Amino acid sequence: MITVPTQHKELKEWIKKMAEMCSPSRIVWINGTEEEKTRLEKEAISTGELIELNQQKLPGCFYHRTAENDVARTEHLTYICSKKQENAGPTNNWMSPAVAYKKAHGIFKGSMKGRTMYVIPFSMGPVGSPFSKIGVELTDSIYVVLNMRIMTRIGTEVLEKLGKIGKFTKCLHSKADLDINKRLILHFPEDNTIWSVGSGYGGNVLLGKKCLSLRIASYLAKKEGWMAEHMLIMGIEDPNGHIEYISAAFPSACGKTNLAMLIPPEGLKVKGYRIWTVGDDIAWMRIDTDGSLWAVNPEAGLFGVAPGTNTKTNPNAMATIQKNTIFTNVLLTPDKTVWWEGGDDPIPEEGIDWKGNPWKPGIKDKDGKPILGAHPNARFTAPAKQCPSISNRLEHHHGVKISAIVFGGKRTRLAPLVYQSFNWQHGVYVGATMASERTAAQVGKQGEVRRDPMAMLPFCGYHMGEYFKHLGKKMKNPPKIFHVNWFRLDEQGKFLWPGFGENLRVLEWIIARCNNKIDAVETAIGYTPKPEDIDMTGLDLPAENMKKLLEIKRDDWKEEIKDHWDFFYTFGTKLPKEILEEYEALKQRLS
Ligand code: OXD
Ligand code: MN
Repeated sequence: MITVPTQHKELKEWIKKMAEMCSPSRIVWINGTEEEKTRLEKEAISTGELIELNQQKLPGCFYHRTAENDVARTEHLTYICSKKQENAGPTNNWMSPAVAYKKAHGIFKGSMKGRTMYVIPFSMGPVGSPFSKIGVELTDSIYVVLNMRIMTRIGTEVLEKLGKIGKFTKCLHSKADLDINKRLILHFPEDNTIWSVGSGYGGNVLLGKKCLSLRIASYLAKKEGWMAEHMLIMGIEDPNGHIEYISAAFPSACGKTNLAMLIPPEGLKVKGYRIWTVGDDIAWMRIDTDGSLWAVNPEAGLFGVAPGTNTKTNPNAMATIQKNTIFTNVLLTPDKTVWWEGGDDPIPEEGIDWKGNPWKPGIKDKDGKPILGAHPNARFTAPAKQCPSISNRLEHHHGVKISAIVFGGKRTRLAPLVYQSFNWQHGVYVGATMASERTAAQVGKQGEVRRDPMAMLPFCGYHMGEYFKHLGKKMKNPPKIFHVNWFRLDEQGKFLWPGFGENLRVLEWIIARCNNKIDAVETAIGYTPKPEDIDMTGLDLPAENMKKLLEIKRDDWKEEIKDHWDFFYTFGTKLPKEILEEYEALKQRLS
């Protein structure tokens, strides 16, 4: 007899039904204690699901490998299952709820035979905050339990908060046979339900993250009058101790985590700036009684990309992951530490690669291509509170007041280093036309522009046309909206801007604009800085670079807006008229 630690009737009935379908041999309720954590770690080590890392060098750290075909979010197997297809919109895959439940039922049926079903009550946002949401994830993976423990707040405290009748998102996950042909990531916004089967990769299975906090939350946010955004949140403390908070949306792999944890560059250090990290991936925002936009980070951990992370690109992330971290798909060294391409440590003489094969530097596959030690999407999962720059506002239920929203993308020619939108409505247009170019690291045609409005393309749980309308809502004291581009190239293909910590120089301009402290140049696309208003102390950058970085080439922009038009065309009649107005106004300004 297991004791059921809740009197929530709906919850108990749902678990019973799901257990009947999945047939686990036992059900274990997760309480969130240290004792439970140690027990699960031991069990996962005994089955090989986790490898214990060198506890002298990496205390509390573990290693995990996913299946070879299960290393990233599978967008083509991710569906929004709203009753009406038009409510999923043209940018989502859609399946009718009836078909989706039936199809997935066939895969979930008996999938947990001989396995344990863990019940994880979790809270996105501090437990008990009026802005938090509760979910319950059922999973047959200890890896998921231990990751959810880092990424969210879990256990008895959450269950108590849920009480007998509290609302919760029903999250069901089974690894099943990790077969890509039987993998589905299904969202049922109208049922507040997520079903994920056939995967063990974080983005597909840590259901509090992308699935709940973005896809389901964006739907709830529209219904309830708030916003769920794919944005970092950071505070910039000036020398007087005043902190200004900004949020920023970039497409995946454009450096959100790095910006959120920025270290002021040498030249600006004398000014005494300090950066505070509130979140690196997700922001839940609402208009408060003061007419301003306030944001909380619903997560409690960081699920970051390891390759390329080092003490130059992100010293704070490196400090964060020295303990209590789960590493996934990196290279395992002989002394049970971890290594990845673009990290700090010299290449080890040998190791076991992310696929579990013996690895040596320089080894090639049968086609002569170098074999990587770590998968390019290898990850670390670490408690956010271990980050040296973490803000104490992470635990504050009210969150932080946002002064600026920053959009960005990788544009090698088009977008200037920074510009400010004319107003909120124009800013929504700037976000809606966000895009990134493919780089050599991605499959596909190089230079091809991919639209990713507000970096939400894979994460909006409903029709994106409706989403633009929702964001268009007016508020009394809206944040100012900006666009940045750290990736502009010169004629030789070299980056014009050094990026990383130096980006603070651009943030400084953004904050000065928010406080109406400086003028700007009015251009066809928005306000750009006067070159002398970007503080270049200690940065040795040729003057002509700044000119090139801020240049707006009308012909390129005229080409660009043709693409805006083609993109917007796909939204049909759901495209808000305000977006069309902004398109026409931009076209006019460019002519
Ligand atoms: C992420 C992503 O993992 O956006 O955060 O892909
Ligand atoms: Mn993300």
